Amino acid sequence: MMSRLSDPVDNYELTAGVYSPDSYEMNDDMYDVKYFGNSVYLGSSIFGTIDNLYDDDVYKFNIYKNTNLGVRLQNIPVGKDYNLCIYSYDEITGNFTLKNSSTLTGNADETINIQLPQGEYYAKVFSVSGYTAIDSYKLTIKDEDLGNVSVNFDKTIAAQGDIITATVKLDKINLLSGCQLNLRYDPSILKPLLNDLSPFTATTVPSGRNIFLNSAYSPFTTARNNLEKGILNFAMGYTDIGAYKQAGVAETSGVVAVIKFKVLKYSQAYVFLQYSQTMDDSWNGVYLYDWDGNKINTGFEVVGPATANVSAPANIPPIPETYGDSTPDVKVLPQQSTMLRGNRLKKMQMVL
Ligand SMILES: [Ca+2]
Ligand SMILES: [Ca+2]
Repeated sequence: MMSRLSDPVDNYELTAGVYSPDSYEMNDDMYDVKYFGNSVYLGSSIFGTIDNLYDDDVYKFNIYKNTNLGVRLQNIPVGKDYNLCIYSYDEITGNFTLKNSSTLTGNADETINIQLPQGEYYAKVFSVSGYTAIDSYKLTIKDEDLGNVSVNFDKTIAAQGDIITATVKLDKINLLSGCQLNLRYDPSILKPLLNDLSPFTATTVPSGRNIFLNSAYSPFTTARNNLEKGILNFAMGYTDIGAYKQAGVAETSGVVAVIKFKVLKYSQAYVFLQYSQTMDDSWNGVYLYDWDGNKINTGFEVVGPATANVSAPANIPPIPETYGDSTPDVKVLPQQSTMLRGNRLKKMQMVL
C-alpha cells in the first residue's frame, strides 16, 4: 500500500518548483566525504548549488598516475563570489593539505591547473559572498593531457520553441580513423533537426563534421537512430584505412556532428554520450578506431553532459545514474573491430 508521502508523482509536483539542495548533498565536511561520500570521475561536469550560508561542497576524486589536472569552476551565479580549493589527504597525520586554490573576486571563473601524483584528492567549492539554491555552478575536473570526446551546447538557457545547437567533438585522439557514438537526449524535451530544420529520421547522419572528409580514403557515414527513445547512434570514418595509414598523417581532432535541437518544453535539457546494449563494451557509448582498424581503449575521456536550463524543473530522471559509471578497462570484442571493414549496418543493429 502506498503511503501519502511515497507517491512519486505527487512528490515530483511538490518539489519541482522548490529548488531543494543539489543531488551531491550532504557533502559539507571533508572527513564525511572521505569516509562516506561517492567519488566523482575525471572528465565529470558537476552541477551543484551553494544553497545556504553554511553550505560547502566537497567532491572526492582519484587519479591513477601523475596527472596534469585541470579543475574549473564556471557559471558562478551573478552577484555571488564562490572560490575553489584542491586538497590531498595525508594518511600519516590524518590531515587534509591544501594543494592549490583559485580565489578570484566576483563571479569570475575559477581555474586550477596542477601536476599531481597518483592519489585521492578533494575539490571544495564554497562561497565568500552570497548563495542561491536556484542557479547552479558547473565544476569540471579533468586530465588536461588526455584526449576527449565532448558534447557542448551553444547556450545555457533556452525557452520553449528555441533552438539549441549541440556540437560533438573529438580532441587529441592518436591515429584516429573512425568513430561510433551513442548520443542520448530526452525526446519529450528536445527534438533533433537538420540545418534546414527538417526532422531527423531513423537513418539521418548528423551534419557538420570537419574530419573524415578526405575522399582519397573513402569516407563513410551511417546512422541508426531511435527517435522515440531519444537515441542518435551514428558512425563515421575512413573505409580505406590502409591508404590512410600509408599516407602517414592521422586526423586527431575535429567536429563530428553539429545538431540543432528544438526545445519542446522549458525543462532541464541534457545531451550526453551513453552506453548502449549494442556497444556494451564502450566507454560511455563511444567507440574510437585507429588506423589499423583497432578499437582505441585508453587515452581519452568522455566529457559531458551538455546542459541547458539547469534552473528549470527537472524531468525524471535528469541524468541517468549510469553516466560516468562504466569502467575504462574495457574488453575488446574481436568481431566489433571489424566494423570499419564492412557490414557496418549489421554491426550497428541496436538491441532496445
Ligand atoms: Ca551544495
Ligand atoms: Ca554541501
